[in-house]
Amino acid sequence: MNNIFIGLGSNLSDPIQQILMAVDTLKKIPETRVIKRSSLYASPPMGPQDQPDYVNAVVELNSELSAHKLLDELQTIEQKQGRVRLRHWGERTLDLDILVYGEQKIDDERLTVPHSGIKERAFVLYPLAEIAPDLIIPQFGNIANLVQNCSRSGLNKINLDLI
Ligand code: A4P
Ligand code: MG
Repeated sequence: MNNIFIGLGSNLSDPIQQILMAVDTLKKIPETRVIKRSSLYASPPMGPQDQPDYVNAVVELNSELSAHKLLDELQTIEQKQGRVRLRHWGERTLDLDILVYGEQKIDDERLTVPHSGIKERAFVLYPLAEIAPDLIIPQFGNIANLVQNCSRSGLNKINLDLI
């Protein structure tokens, strides 16, 4: 059984609902269980600034699937939620990234794990630290140190009770 963390992001077509729907769909992946979901966070866009703010979250999974099989499942969910590739770092209805896959280090044409952007991205580090405060990320180290070295850069927790 592998302990896995998935980053979710959306900034089109009702992003909060996109994220909540994606978490429900993650529960249906074979040989996989959703263990935890972080709060949802609003964050200004990284990359092109002429796009809406994002909603981001992180989910912990346990799965028997290989990383590549899991990526197939994630990409199917992205497609079902109407993902269209417009531009690099551009707007999207749903982005699902494998952030951490157990102790594994993967670097091939389809996958880089741990995800290469983790260290600079407040919208990944803060939700990850919320659900896994003791996590040690292969190659990058202790989550608490990573958070300390990354400013929140406009990241705000969303209170779902007010929506
Ligand atoms: N791929 C490689 N490693 C992985 C991995 N660990 N998990 C490959 C998932 N996929 C991985 O992905 C392109 C390819 O990456 C996939 O086919 C897979 O084989 P994509 O999501 O279609 O690519 P992209 O949008 O061109 O680029 P990239 O670098 O993946 O974008 P990111 O890193 O996903 O960033 N601002 C805020 N505030 N919040 C966000 O969530 N997201 C992005 C997109 C930009 N700005 C953002 C946010
Ligand atoms: Mg992606």
